[in-house]
Amino acid sequence: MRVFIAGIDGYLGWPLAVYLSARGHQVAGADLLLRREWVAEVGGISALPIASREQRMAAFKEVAGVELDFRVGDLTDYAFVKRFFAEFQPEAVVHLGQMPSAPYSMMDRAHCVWTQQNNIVNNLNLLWAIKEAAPDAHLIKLGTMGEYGTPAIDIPEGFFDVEFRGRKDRLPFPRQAGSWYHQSKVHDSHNTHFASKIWGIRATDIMQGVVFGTRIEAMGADPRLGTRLDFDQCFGTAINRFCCQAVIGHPLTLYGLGGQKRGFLPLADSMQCLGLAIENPPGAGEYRVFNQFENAYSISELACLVQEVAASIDIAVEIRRYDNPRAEMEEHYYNPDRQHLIDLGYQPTHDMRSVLKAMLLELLANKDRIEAHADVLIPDIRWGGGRKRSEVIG
Ligand code: USQ
Repeated sequence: MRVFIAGIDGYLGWPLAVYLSARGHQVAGADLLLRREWVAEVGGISALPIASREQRMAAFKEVAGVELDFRVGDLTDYAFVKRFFAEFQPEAVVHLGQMPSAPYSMMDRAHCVWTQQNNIVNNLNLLWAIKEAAPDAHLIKLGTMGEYGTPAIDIPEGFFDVEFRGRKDRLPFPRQAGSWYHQSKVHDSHNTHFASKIWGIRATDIMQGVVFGTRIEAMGADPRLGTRLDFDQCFGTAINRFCCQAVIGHPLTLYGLGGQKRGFLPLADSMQCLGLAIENPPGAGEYRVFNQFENAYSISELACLVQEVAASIDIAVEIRRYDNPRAEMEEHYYNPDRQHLIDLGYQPTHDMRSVLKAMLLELLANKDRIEAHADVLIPDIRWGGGRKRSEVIG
């Protein structure tokens, strides 16, 4: 299948190119290489060294034996996107090309507005380019479990049955996001659903949990095929940050009580799920929603898990509570469904402990890079506005 990856240079985009190519798909993609700039802007660096675009393309040719059509371009530039689609004629379009950080979007007005403009406009451009240049293509759009927020009831996969004043309907489940970034994803979901309805676009909206890990089998031993791993307060997620903190002897930074719950998924299984969605497209005009995660944990359970796995390789880890820079519930109910991918044949291949262990060992070999940028480990971006470094509270 011809698969276009928007955001092919990113944490997920690059491994997906490697994964799909190994499965025999023809891959092309675009990226403005902004992730590299954002991470530098907030003082961070990828904990694992990553290859340049040119090195990645050369490795792809040597390993997969094919020229990868990886263009540097802006997805908010419609002429660029439409031209690419007209030439490549994608059968599937995977949209991973967005600004993915909640704290980055909460920094100030400029970052909030830029995030929403970039994410909403580029998603609209992909929808229009499918309509005008590749109408049969299937859009696999990366949404997030965070779109649902934390309601006190179970979370279905996108839609639920409602009875109100004696009448019944099947309606989109409410979205109550917790950051300007997550809000941008809510708007994208609504726009994608609408485009599917009016133009007959086939779409899969993936509500993905937090992905962790660094390796997939198809990367083999070639370091140029590896992906990035961030640990700064914006682009490092709690789980990846905890692993980086563990290997340099920095206490794990638990915000507040750590009672927030999330669904987690190893990188290799995220690739498997995206592959299943691509290889099993919905019918024309169908908009379907997949909740994509494996295990749900609270952040404090997660910190204990990292501590336990680190102890198994003789790394002693301390957990500390910091005042929470975010506005979020200390504790909440969390019970999302995750049946659609299982129905398509999804089977977890990696258990969390073994992935954490492999990640810790890989990071240990790169601890100098983390130590040199340890300043970015303490958060200072406040949901209420302004900057103030969090302090230890327990
Ligand atoms: N947290 C800590 N300590 C840290 C970092 C975070 O306790 O050092 C807490 C946060 O307060 C929050 C939770 O951990 O309650 C998760 O934060 P996170 O930064 O790991 O993840 P989040 O902001 O939810 O966003 C991440 C990705 C985003 C994706 C989302 C999936 O950055 O792109 O959409 O995970 S989900 O969380 O399911 O919405």
